[in-house]
Amino acid sequence: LSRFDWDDALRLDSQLTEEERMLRDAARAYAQGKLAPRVTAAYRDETTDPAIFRELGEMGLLGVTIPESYGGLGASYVAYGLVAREIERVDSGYRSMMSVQSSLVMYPIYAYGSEAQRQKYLPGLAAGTLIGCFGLTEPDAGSDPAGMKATAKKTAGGYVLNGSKMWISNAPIADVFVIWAKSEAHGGKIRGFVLDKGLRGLSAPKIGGKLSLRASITGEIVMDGVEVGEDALLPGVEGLKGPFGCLNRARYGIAWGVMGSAETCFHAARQYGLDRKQFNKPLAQTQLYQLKLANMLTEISLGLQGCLTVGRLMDSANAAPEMISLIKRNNCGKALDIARMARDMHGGNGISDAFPVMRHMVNLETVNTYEGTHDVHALILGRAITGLQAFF
Ligand code: TGC
Ligand code: FAD
Repeated sequence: LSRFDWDDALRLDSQLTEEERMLRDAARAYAQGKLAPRVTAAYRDETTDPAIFRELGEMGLLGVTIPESYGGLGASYVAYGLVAREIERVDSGYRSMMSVQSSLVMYPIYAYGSEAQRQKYLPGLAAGTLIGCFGLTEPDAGSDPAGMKATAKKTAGGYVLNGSKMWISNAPIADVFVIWAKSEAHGGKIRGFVLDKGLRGLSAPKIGGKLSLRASITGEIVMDGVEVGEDALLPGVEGLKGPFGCLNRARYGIAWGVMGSAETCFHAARQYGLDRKQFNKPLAQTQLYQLKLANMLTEISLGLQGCLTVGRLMDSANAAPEMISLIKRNNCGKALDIARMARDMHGGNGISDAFPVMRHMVNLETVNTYEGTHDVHALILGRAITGLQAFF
């Protein structure tokens, strides 16, 4: 038997290809070298630096799974997950910026777009010179996106869009808006549209006062009679399976990402327990502290193996959406438990932004909610287990 490595308990590293390890290491070097030094101030001041998109683009970290001919890397879903994990080790908000751009903007344009739309948008989005956002949620339609009110009405040369979207990552700084609306011309079915910043009637005010994900800007999208040409319609999909096809990819990336966040909290708690003495011995030498560390390591190790399994199934076109619900739900819930535990293990210092744990903890409240809440994913699994849908 070989030696145990607490930092890679089930030898994830040995299960990766050389290419996956290289991309992981490049993402880690960028995230630790360039993102980590600025996250505390960004979080405290609630500022989002748009230059991060260009930096991610230069590193090849946007649209990792999109073919190289459109500016992507043409890499595996496992590689994409590893990138999400490295970025989210620093902050869930930075991973959010990356995954919206990659899975929710580049993916639908690649998968459902015309060749002209692909050529127009994908290279700029891959380079980070264009910033994208994804508008599905509305003030009165969150877990139930089928209840959306946004409409697209046919005009002589295209469509006119009306409605509002809520809680949209990147929206206030976005150049490209992927919007989902009910189209009268298509029997009221949900269709995707790609809108450019600056269109008359299109605005994206920032949502202020967020106590979570403060390094990632969030906004509304208001569409007040926005006129677009026929070329704004994503021709390749109709119905909710359009946005859900994108969400499958983003939710999968989140399952990896939150393990990065949990690892940061675990590492911080371990180090804190080794450094801090009470009752004349390190906290880490108490049974309770070790039990908590053992529980954290167990959940992280199993969570990562689940991600790798689903990633390999995605790469071989054998994954089902319910598998993604399973790992998104479990890993978000477990990461949130780990962050809360790590915050507690830091005592009073745990509430200070000199330590990363409380920032990760409050970020994970968002991540547990967006892209399908913890309970909505339980209902997706419940439907698959019983054959009975319990949403309504
Ligand atoms: P339902 O009847 O289940 O399905 C309607 C149609 O969609 C198809 N479908 C899927 N297709 C592909 N992948 C999936 N995962 C799919 N799930 C469903 C389905 O086959 C059907 O197709 P068709 O052809 O028969 O019409 O729809 P429902 O209305 O009953 O939905 C139920 C429910 C609760 C599962 C669903 O609405 C849901 O998942 N709600 C959660 C909403 C959500 O996740 N919103 C995310 C917004 S975006 C976001 O949060 C980005 S944050 C990103 C960041 O900052 O990182
Ligand atoms: P609701 O749907 O109102 O849910 C409230 C509570 O009720 C939850 O606990 C939920 O689990 C529960 N619930 C709902 N339905 C049921 C049911 N049938 N049975 C039992 N319990 C139920 N959306 C986008 O489109 N694009 C984005 O880029 C985006 N970014 C976001 C960024 C942030 C910071 C946040 C906070 C959200 C973002 N969202 C985005 C929106 C996000 O996807 C929604 O907030 C999420 O889907 C939940 O919807 P809701 O907030 O309306 O909550």
